[in-house]
Amino acid sequence: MTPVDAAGPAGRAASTVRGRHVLGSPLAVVAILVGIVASLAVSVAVVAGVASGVRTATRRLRSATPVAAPGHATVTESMSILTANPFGPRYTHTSWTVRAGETVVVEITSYDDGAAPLTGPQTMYDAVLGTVGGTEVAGGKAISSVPNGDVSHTFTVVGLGLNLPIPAAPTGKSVTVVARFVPTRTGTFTWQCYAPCGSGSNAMGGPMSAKGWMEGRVRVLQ
Ligand SMILES: [Cu+2]
Repeated sequence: MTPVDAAGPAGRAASTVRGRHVLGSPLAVVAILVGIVASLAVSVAVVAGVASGVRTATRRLRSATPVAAPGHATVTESMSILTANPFGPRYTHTSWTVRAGETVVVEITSYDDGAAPLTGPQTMYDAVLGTVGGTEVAGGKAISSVPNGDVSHTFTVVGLGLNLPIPAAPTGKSVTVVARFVPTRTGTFTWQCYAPCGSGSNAMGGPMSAKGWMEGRVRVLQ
């Protein structure tokens, strides 16, 4: 009896242990499965979180582009030269503000198909000056000057050394001039058109003397 009794509790214990073990095995598997599912869920959440973070960062970058730090941004200033008024041509968007060190894309679309050749010392403004690469793209072609007889207007900022001659548009059409420049000085600079595109005997009346038609301001901030 004694050996049996002695073996009894031991056997029960063993059986219990085995039972626990047998019983514990599916629990362990379930626990492992739950663990795997949980860690997968965490991984998915982390990946989704990272992706969402990337998207947010990209959105921030895109929305920040127009006002990004100097030296890294590219901004576009679009102007038009309209002729749809009885008094002659005029520029739109005549005052703009940029930052020193950023690349400014100046895009000027002229609807003026009449030429106003430069005269006297202003004849030098038939050349493109102060742009990236020393050129402008006019009607899709990169050029470094406009034949003086074809000049219709200029966009000239003496204080920034920038000059864009605007050729006359094809009859009844428009021409777009695009150039890039990087302002390096801060301050408020006057730009003006040097082509005698106004009225009167010296062609300096009308649009040329109307404030804000053929002249304006470029503010360059730090
Ligand atoms: Cu003009």
